[in-house]
Amino acid sequence: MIYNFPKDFWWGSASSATQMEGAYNIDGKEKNIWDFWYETYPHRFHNNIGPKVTSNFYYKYEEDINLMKELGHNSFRFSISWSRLIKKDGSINQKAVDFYNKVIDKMIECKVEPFINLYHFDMPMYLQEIGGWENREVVSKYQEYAKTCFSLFGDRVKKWFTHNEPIVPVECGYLGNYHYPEVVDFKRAVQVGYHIMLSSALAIMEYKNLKLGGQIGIIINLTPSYPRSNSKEDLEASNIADLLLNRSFLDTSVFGEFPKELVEFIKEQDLMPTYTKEDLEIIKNNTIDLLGVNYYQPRRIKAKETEKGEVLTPESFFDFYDMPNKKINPHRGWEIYEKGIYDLSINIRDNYNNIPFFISENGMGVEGEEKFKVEGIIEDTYRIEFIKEHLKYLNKALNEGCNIKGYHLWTFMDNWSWLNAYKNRYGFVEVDINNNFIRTPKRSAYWFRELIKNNGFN
Ligand code: BGP
Repeated sequence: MIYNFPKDFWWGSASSATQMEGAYNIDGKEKNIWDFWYETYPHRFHNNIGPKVTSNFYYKYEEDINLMKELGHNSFRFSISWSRLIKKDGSINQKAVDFYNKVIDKMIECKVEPFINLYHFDMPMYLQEIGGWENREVVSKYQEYAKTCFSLFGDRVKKWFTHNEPIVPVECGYLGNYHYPEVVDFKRAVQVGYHIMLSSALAIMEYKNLKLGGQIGIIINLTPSYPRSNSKEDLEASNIADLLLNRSFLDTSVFGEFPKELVEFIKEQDLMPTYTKEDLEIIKNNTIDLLGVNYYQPRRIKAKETEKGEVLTPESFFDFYDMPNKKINPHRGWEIYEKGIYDLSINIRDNYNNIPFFISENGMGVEGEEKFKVEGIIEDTYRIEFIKEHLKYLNKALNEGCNIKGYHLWTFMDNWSWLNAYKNRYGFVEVDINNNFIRTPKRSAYWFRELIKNNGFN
């Protein structure tokens, strides 16, 4: 069977500033929360490795973009580092403008379309010091920052995203103690989530006002929730997980309103954030043109069986279900469930006005990948298999009328991960961090090049 994709399908990959740029304190870059956290608590990071150098893209961007071209990619998503672009005193860092201009121009020259995301977990430290997303003033700072980016780069960049996985700073920073500022407080988390959502709408408003003719959207990690069984309790638990972790941002971004059920839940739990009617109008009037969907693994849920615990969190309302016999990526421990990509596509078709979307991240992290090296090349047949099986389901969804525009792998070249440093490698391209950051394409990179050339595969 041949799997063909529509003409002009976006093929490429994604990354983020903190995970690939390096040069963490060079040319006037301010600290972000990661730089600060690493400086203060290095033991929180895998093998004590922080985001100082990552993939060294700041110095190697020309080589990397040439390689994207050589490997046939037609698009690449990256993020702008807010703490590189805007100085603590609010002025624009010209060296950062020069850097991003060079990156964008090089990409356009190589026919790799730049997709730019404005926020990928990396709050400038000077804004975290005044409360980060908890503070309404930071929302206004983000709005200004977004407008600055559109004005500086919007003449050439036509795909913009306000946030990557907006639930993650909420979940990891204010509920789960995984990211700085290590707060565990549901009410504060709701305020953070609300402000992030508002900031997204404000950025969309600024973008539309400038009439630059491109598209703007948001990237959401739409991890579908699957209940353990059809019992009332399991279904209810799965519904709450979906409501809090998916629909909170998805429905609001697409329809301009927080789901009624979510608002009721938040009220019942006495977690309502501070908000204004004007904010809600802004959210209502500034919805997305385009959706990016990150999909790695399903979320399997069962009714709460363990103790609720003293501190209220989303997991007070459901438990994660460890399904027997699930297919596992043994190198990362995550479940592999290819059909999830089809299910989420059908959900967008049927329940979200068939809004245009693309897979903005999908990928397979592998620990100790060097062991698969044969004659200098990592033979990542497992990754080829992973991509293929997901693309088959994406193809099925396309054939059933889903409005899917592209597929980006996480990630182009091996990069630094928030909590796992370089442990799990995801790239099409190997980066030898011990040897001058030499880039070497893996087998999957060549396979993907063929796929792009044929716009499909057998
Ligand atoms: C996504 C993030 C990425 C990336 C990826 C892989 O959720 O958007 O930034 O890190 O996950 O996850 P990890 O690095 O934890 O293996």
